[in-house]
Amino acid sequence: MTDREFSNNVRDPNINPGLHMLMLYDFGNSVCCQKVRITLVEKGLTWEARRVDLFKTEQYDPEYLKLNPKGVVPTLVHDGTPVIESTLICEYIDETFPDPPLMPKTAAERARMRLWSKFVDEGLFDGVTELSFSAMFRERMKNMSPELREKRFRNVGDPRRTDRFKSTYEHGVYSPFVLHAIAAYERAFKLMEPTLAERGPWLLGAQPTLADINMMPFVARLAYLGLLGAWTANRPRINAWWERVQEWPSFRRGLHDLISEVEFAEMRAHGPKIHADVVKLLAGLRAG
Ligand SMILES: N[C@@H](CCC(=O)N[C@@H](CS)C(=O)NCC(=O)O)C(=O)O
Repeated sequence: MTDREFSNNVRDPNINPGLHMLMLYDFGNSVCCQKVRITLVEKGLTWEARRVDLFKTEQYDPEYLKLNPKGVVPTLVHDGTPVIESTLICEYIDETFPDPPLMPKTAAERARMRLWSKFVDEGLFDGVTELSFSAMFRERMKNMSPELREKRFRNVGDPRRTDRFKSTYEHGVYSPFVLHAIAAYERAFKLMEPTLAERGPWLLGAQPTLADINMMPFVARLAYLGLLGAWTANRPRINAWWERVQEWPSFRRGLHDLISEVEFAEMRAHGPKIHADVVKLLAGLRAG
């Protein structure tokens, strides 16, 4: 956990005005960390990264639990103060470092923006975990020692998550939680397509906001697993948004460029294995 992935210029006043010390506890291909990194990059901030290896259960290290009692990443520590929950961290960054603004000026528009963070926090986050797990991490867990696997299942203080993990580990794509995941994506995409038609090119209009940043890692993961088309075959605006996202420098630097070739290869190899089942389950859901 104390590994320093990179540490550069965090106290250079030209980079972090006001000598802010930012430390991000994160883990490579974690969607919640990706949201925060994109936000930091868009703000032109640099930070010190501390790696918390989830596969070595470093998130349960007592020292880390003092910062983040939920035992999850990310945690941002700003001048000694820990901030947890990626949605809250992104808003915190925007309020603390206002340029360029990533939240709209009016309360009504901010409420619209937060609708997208709610999609993420009330379905897509669990959803992306289930889909990634059933396609990919399940394979990895099969190769773990039984002791490490049990430790991984224990999941500090949240038996609900343990049940989800175990169900998906045992039943793969036929876990009921994977169906919940497919439904959560369908609900979000069903609103995203007309929203982009009405307001595009970004979710709230001309400029990207935290609404877009919130959605980016969740769409990216589906795309990298080769599953996005299952939902977007007839949703051209979401596909155009995804094309635009991939060209956006902060997405590239905060997400794409930090995924290793091994991780890309793993997603490419495992995602397609569940594609046919996902299509079938989604068709069943749409048919009611
Ligand atoms: N709602 C939290 C969720 C954080 C979360 O669950 N992060 C995952 C990685 S994306 C994690 O740390 N999992 C720990 C584990 O799998 O034990 C947030 O948005 O920050």
